[in-house]
Amino acid sequence: MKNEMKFATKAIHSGGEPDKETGAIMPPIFQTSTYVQSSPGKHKGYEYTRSHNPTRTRLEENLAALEQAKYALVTASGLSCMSLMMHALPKGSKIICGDDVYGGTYRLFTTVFSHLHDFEFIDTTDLKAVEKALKEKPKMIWLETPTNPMLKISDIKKISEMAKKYKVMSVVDNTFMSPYFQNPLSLGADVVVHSMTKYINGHSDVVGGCMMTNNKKFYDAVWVLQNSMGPSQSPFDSWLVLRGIKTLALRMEAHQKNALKIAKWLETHPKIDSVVYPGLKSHPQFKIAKKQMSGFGGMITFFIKGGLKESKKFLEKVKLFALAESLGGVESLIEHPAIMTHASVPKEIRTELGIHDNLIRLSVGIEDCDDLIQDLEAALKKI
Ligand code: P1T
Repeated sequence: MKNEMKFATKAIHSGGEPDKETGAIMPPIFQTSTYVQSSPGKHKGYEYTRSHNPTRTRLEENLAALEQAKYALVTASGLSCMSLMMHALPKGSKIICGDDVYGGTYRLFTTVFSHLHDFEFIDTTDLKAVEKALKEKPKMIWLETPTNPMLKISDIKKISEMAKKYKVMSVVDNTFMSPYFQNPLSLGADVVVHSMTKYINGHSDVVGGCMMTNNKKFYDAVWVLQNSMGPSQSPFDSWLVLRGIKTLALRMEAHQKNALKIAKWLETHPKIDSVVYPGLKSHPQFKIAKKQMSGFGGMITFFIKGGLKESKKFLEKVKLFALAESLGGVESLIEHPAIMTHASVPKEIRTELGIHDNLIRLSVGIEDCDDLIQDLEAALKKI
C-alpha cells in the first residue's frame, strides 16, 4: 500500500503510524540518550541515540518514501551529511563536482576534504565536459541541480546513464527542488542528498541533512561513519522536520506560484537587468527543467542594473523580504550571494560563474504575492 500512495499522502502518513502504546496520533519525541537493556546486548533495537532514535527512524522512513528510496539517513546538517559521504570514499578518490554549488559545499570540498580527495569542478550542464571527465573514471560525480545560486540545470538522466557506463557513483543535491518537484533516484542517480534546513523542514527553525539511496553498501558505510563520528540529528529536531514535512506538497505549490509571478514581474521591470528562474522560457535549460522537474521551485536570482552600491541600497530597503542566508522557509528571504552565502568561493571563480555584485537571490515564501511584489517595487524605487 505504502508505495502506491501519492506524494501528499506519503508526506503525512509514511513513518506516521499512531503511537502503539497510547494511540497518540502524533509521534512521541523520544528525548532520550540511551535505552535500557534486559541483559547485556539484549534490547529492542535501540541502544544509544547517536546510533538510532525512534523519532529519527520515523523521519527516515518518511524521507525514504518521498524519494522512493530503500534507505534514508538523517544527520545534524546538510554539510555533515556530505562530510560523512566524503569519508565513505577511499582516500585519494577523484570527485567531479558541478562548478556552481552552495558556497559551504565548495568550502567543504576545497578545504576540509582537499587533503583526502581530488576534486575537479566542471560545468555539469555541458554534457561533453561531463563525459570527458567521466572517462577518467572518477569515484563520484556530484551534481547540484538547480545550482545555488545561478539555478543552472543539469540533465540528471543523461549524466546518470553516462556515470553508470563508466561505473561512477552519481549524487544529486536536491535541496532546491525538494522531493516534491524532483526525484533524482527515479532519474537514475545513485544517491540524493538534501539540506533539510530548507524546503523539507520549511519553517526556518531546524538545521538538518539527509541522504537517500538504494545502495545498501553505501548506506551502511555512511551509517557506520555517522555512528563513529557523531553528527546525528537530535530527536526534537527530527520531530520538527516530521511536522514540517506534512505540508511539503502544499508549500511547494505555493512557493512556485509566487515565484513564477515574481519572476515574470521582475523580467519586465526597468531597473532589472535579467532574471534567472527555471520556469521562465528565457532560462537556458528550460527544456531540461520541464522534462526532469514537476515544478520550478521558489528560488529566483536576478541582476539589478548597477553595482554593489545599488544592491546594498535595495537590500537595505526591503521590509517583508528578510535579508538573511538560507532558503526554503515559509517566509520570504533575500540575500547577496557574493557577500553572504558564496563569500567562501574565491572572487575570480565567482566572477567566472556570474556571481557579480549586482546579483540578488530570492527565496520566495508563501505570503500573499501582491504584498511581496509591492515590497520589491518599493525598494527598487529607492535606487
Ligand atoms: O546548511 P546545511 O543544512 O548544512 O546545508 C548546506 C547546503 C547544502 N546544499 C545546498 C544546495 C544548500 O543550499 C545548503 C545550504 N545553503 C544555504 C545556507 C544558503 O543560504 O544557500
